[in-house]
Amino acid sequence: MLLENSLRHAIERKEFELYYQPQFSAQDGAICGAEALIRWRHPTRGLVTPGMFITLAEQTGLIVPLGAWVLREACRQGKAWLDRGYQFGRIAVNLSPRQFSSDDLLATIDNALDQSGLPSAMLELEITEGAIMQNPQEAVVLLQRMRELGVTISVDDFGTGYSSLASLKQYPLDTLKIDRSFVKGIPADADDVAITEAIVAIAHKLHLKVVAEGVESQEQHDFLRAAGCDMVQGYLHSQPLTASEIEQHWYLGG
Ligand code: G
Ligand code: G
Ligand code: MN
Ligand code: NA
Repeated sequence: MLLENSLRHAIERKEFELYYQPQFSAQDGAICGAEALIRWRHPTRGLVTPGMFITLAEQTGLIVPLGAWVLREACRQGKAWLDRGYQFGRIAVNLSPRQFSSDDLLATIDNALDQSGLPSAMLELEITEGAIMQNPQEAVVLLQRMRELGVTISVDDFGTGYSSLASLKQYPLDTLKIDRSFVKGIPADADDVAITEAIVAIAHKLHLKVVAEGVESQEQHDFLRAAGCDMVQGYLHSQPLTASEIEQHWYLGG
């Protein structure tokens, strides 16, 4: 209850902040995107990670205004980087299942793009298989509408849900993000290796790109690169960083 009340006021009190975790081309190492990850700078609890409050925000519906703030802020930051000449590819924003089923999602995305001036092709929206499977038929239409706005769509935590690989082709998707639970076992676990190779193969057949998330070791990276993964994201390459840290990173890295 206490947390719920302070969550309710945290937006107006400007206590949220976005961190950004860069994504790199597995083949040549170039930066090709950054995933926005919310953090709550709580006045007494310190930095609160989303694991502590996203579920509560989902349950209370606060995720809808909070998610709208994330979209606005990520688009604003993306446009500011673009104007300063940073080549960062796309900004990826997570959408929770509740946001995905909210009536004003399209208007919220459209407004965030409009207000910021960020080109829509530079915004990527991450949804989970679960959000799609809540209402598979409506999801097709909604994803098509999102695509018409010009944004790209990735499926987060891929492989952990119940969507069959075959059902994927009816959705207008751009990217699959292999869940880090599979990446974790690479290259020692034969099942994780097989699952990863299967995801890459089917994704490429369907003309989708593949991101491996949670890449923590050079062995994982080398395997994923050889397996044909397009992009990598994880602690090996970079933790989620504040906007100013990531600027420093780009400045140093060229
Ligand atoms: O950043 P961290 O690894 O602690 O994130 C934990 C979880 O919170 C992840 O599942 C991530 O997708 C989710 N998350 C982070 N930022 C956002 C956000 O802005 N919106 C939503 N809906 N989920 C987020
Ligand atoms: O569910 P989603 O993929 O959006 O979750 C992203 C979360 O994963 C972020 O909270 C981020 O902090 C975390 N994360 C990013 N890279 C790594 C990694 O290499 N290892 C682990 N364990 N977590 C990571
Ligand atoms: Mn994500
Ligand atoms: Na994920």
